[in-house]
Amino acid sequence: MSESKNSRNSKKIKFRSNKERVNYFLSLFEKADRVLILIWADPDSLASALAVKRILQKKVEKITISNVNEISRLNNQVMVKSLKIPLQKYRRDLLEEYNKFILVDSQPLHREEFKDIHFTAVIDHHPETEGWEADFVDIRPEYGATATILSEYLRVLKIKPSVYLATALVYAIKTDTDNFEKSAQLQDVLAFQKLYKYMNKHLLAKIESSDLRRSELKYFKVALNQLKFKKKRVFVYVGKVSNSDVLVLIADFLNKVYETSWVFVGGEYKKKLVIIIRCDGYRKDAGKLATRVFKNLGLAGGHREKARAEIPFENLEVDPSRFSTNSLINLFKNYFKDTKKSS
Ligand SMILES: [Mn+2]
Repeated sequence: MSESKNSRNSKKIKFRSNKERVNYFLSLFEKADRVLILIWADPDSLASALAVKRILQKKVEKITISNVNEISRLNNQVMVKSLKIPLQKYRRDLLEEYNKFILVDSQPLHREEFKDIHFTAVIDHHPETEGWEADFVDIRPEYGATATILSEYLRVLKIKPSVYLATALVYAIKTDTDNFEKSAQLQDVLAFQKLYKYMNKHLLAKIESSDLRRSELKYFKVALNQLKFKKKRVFVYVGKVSNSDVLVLIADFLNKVYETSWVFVGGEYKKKLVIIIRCDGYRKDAGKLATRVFKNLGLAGGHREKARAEIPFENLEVDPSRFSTNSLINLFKNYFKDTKKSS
């Protein structure tokens, strides 16, 4: 697709500094280039793409950010809207309108859509994968967010981020590091600190607090009406939901109740039984529980405090319309009978 003069695998190039690295990145682009940034849209990829767009804006003829996935999470929709992130939904024929391609917060083999594109640059923080090449590769798995890498590029280039860009980058770093509770490095903290003075905290609060649509409040009502306690375990099946994020919110809410040690929230989404599990993780392991109970029925897994299972209803031999909170309790009957001590 793109004819690069430089066919070396840039993984072999050693840069002595960020400045050298960023200058090399810039040297790969020319005034006449039409650049497409591809993303699997989430806060980190959106913010990183916006930063790349800012960096290359006046150096190329055209630069567009294209999201491969549909953006369904409300916080992400609010982020795009309130930070005015220009997006073009991905279509295969879009590739013909551009001559250079950049991938951020992902790698070419991560998604079917990226596989046969020759990328000029790949910038990411996921563990490095093999079997692909790009002219410029900057992968730092030790970083909490790709947004941190791009914040360093901005600093090297002495670009002062706009309020929107700074807010996007801060939100990305906070999201990917779980508010610095998970996998955050010194670099993430430094980037956050440097960006903080440029961002708007009210805009950030607006994005962060937009978890729920008014139309989804009814599921909370159902949950509070139907929940059942079994000792310190709370179970509730809320029926068909318009998106599975609302189940996570209900589970997180019930997990705040002092008298609960385990939370199980189920719902029907796209013909699947989605179960969100929460516990405090103290001598408990939600991820292990989920894999043990559901490994033969569908997708299941998670961490000590949080887990999720997605089971096609056809694997359960139950009609979704007859599934209830009691059916949910029954799914765990054997597990809790065998491990009485773990309650
Ligand atoms: Mn990321």
